[in-house]
This record gives sequence, structure tokens and C-alpha cells, in this order.
Amino acid sequence: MRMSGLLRRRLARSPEAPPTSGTVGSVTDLVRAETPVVMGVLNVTPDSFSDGGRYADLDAAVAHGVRLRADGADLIDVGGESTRPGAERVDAETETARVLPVVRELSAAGIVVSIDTSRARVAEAVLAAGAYLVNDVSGGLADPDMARVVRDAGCPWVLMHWRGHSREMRELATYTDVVTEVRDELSRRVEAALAAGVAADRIVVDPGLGFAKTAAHNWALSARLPELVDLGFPVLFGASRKSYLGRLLADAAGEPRPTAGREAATVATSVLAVAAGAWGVRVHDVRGTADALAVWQATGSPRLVTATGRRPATAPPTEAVTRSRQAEAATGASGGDR
Ligand code: PMM
Repeated sequence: MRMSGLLRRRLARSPEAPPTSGTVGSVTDLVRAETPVVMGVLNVTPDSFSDGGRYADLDAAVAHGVRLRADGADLIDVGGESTRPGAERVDAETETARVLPVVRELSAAGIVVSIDTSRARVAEAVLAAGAYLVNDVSGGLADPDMARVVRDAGCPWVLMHWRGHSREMRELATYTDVVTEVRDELSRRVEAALAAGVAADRIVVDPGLGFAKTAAHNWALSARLPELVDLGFPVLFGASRKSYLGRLLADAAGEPRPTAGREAATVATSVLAVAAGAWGVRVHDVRGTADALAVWQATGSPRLVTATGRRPATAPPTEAVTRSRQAEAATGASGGDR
């Protein structure tokens, strides 16, 4: 991918200042940030479920990253491989070729970048080009070399809950108690990372909404998020535009709301997650979420959790949630829901 002279000049004229002030304090303490961290999504893929194909061109990708930063993102999460349910994998060369120039340009402009990859080779190349954090949707399971790369780089590592690649994730969405099982499986990933020499203060965990999860699983993880917060590691929450929100907002004919109409629901779930103790949220439309979080902070950052980190009994599901659960049961549409 090549970048036009115009965009290069624009970046050179007004480089994005690294976040030495504002929400995160400094780049090095992002993981320990006390105010919610907003991660803006930038997929440079032809086939991601929400923004696939839009930022395949370097100029468009970099311009979007700059926009997300201006909208309030603390870091930009660049991904070069779609992880939507059923997606085929791309090879490491293709993935690297997609993300590397974008990460290089954004980092050079002083923007904090995370790399959404489960491949050690890709992570290594992109860290060398200036990326700050590795967002690994496989929690270190997909590539046994990832722990070494992260340990050697000393970078933060998001360990997302994962049970298998996109092709097979639908069949893997079986749980007796999804929250307990996700928590236990995440604990094992954390233990493996620590055993490999990754520092505890570099680890972030993520429930992996939509990854081998039905809509009901996603709602349970949202409702009982404090149980994941209790693990003692920062929790990243990624509900943005996922199809369980579309299903919640289905029209009278049961047709799920398209991705473009899921922003308000994304903002609501993101704020609720932060209020339940999440460290950060991963979203496509940064402005709405950043604004809503500013309101949350201005009202004193009210928490949903009790002193023990557990929430009181949950309220009965609303009619819309019940309807979406019934539709899910009736259509059999379930595993790997986004
Ligand atoms: N979701 C997607 C991709 N990467 N990373 C983390 N840590 N958490 C997520 O929930 C997550 C992720 C899928 O969404 P996309 O295709 O819009 O990027």
C-alpha cells in the first residue's frame, strides 16, 4: 500500500501528539489507566463484518486512524485478518502486508497503535514498526511463539477468550455456565502467559464476545462482567456493532438491525461495561462512546459493582431481550454470534 503525498504532508504538518496528557497519562501506563481506555477499531481487511473493505487503501486507513484518534481513541487497533464466524484465514505474509504500512504511518504520527493478530510473526514485525500492544484474540493459543514475542518486547498483551478459529467457532459455543467457564479458561491463559515470563502488569483480559458465544452467552457475560473483573486484570470489552445487538434491535419482522444502526446499543453496552469495572472498550465509532464515557465520568464514574465486586441479582430480561432469545432458539442461529 502506498500513501499519497497529500496525506503524508498533512500528517507531517499536524502530527498527533502522543497521549502525554488526557485520559491515559502516558503511553507507558496505558494498562494501568484509571480512566476508561477507548480502543478504536481499524480493520484493513476486505471482509470484516462491519468495516470490511473500507480501509483497504493505505491513505484511507491512515486517515481513519487519525480521525478515530481525534474522536477520542486512546489507541487504534489495527487488524489484517477477519475473525468473523466462518471466515477463512489469510497467510501471514498477506496479513503483514496489510497492517505493517498502516502501523508504521500511524506510529510515526505519534498515534498509539495496537495490533489485532494471533500470529507471533506478524506481531513481531509490527512491534518493530512501533506498535504498542498486542491484541491477541486467541489469548496465546493460536501461536505458541506469541508469548515469547510479547515477553521479549515487554508490551501489553490482550488475552481474549477463544476456543478456536473462525471456521470452527460456531460448534464450540457450548457451556454449562458461560461466565464461570470463560473466567476459568481466561485464568489458564493468564497462568500460561505468566509462566512464559510475561509480566503481570502487561496483561489485559477480554471475554471475547461473539467468539464461540451465542447472543445469550454475550448477554450473560455483560451482566456478570464483575466476575471477570474479579480476576484482578484489566478487562477489555468488545461489543461494538456485533450481531447480538442487531438481533436485540430486530424489526417487527424479526430482521436484525444492520450494523450501521447499532451505535446507540454499542454505546450503552460499552458504558455499562465500564460501570461494571471494565478497563477499556473496543469500538468502531469512537466519538459516541468517548462522549458517553465523558458523561459517565462527569457524574462521578458511578459503578454498578458492590464493594465485593459482585452485582446484586440481575433484573428480569426486558421484552426485547426475551424476544431476541426466543428468535435465537427458534432459528437455531447461535454459535459465534456477532
Ligand atoms: N472482536 C473482534 C476483533 N478483535 N479483539 C478483542 N480484544 N476483543 C473483541 O471483542 C474483538 C477483537 C471482531 O470485531 P471486528 O471484526 O469488528 O474487528
